[in-house]
Amino acid sequence: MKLYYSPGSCGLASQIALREAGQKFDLVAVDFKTKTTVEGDYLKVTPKGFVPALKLDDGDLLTEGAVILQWIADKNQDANLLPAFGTRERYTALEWLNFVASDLHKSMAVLFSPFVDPESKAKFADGNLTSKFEYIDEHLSKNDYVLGGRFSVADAYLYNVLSWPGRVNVDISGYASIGKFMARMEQRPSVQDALKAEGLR
Ligand SMILES: N[C@@H](CCC(=O)N[C@@H](CS)C(=O)NCC(=O)O)C(=O)O
Repeated sequence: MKLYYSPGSCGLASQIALREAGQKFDLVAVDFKTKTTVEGDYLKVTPKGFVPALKLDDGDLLTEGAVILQWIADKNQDANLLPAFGTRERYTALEWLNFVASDLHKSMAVLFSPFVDPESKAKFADGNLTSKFEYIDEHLSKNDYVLGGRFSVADAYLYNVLSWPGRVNVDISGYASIGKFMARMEQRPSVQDALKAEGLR
């Protein structure tokens, strides 16, 4: 199995999940500017040109981070990375995965865009992101993890995206519960090993 990634980008969550599941995998770095890897043209791997992408041992390719996370959880049920099929808790986890993917991740992506000027980025962060950080901080003030007391792949994705604000000059240090969540996540060997593998520690 091969995980296509770029250091610090949204493939980190998939890597954390693979490590939590005890899966063996290789990492292949993608250069966003040239859309190449050591193997050659990344657009031949996926015409979307995005990471993460997970190449399975049979050659099949999975894309879309939130879906890759569900696949890892479902294929490694002993690792308990998502609640059981059909339970209400499962849908709470999926709500969070969708919220992180469609609202948080894609809003944060605006701040990395070369097509948006710095002033608009600052306004956007204030107007769009503040309420999301408040919502997450309030939730984490009552829950150690997204689902309460237990870790799930939703935490991996939330941690991944919440590690970005400092890189785009958005200060989230005032959100104490987010800060505690980030520190709690960084106690996990899967997170430490994933950060190390991406050259981030
Ligand atoms: N819909 C995709 C989006 C993934 C995505 O936005 N990936 C970014 C990195 S976080 C990317 O590959 N960007 C490539 C580029 O900007 O050239 C998903 O949820 O997995």
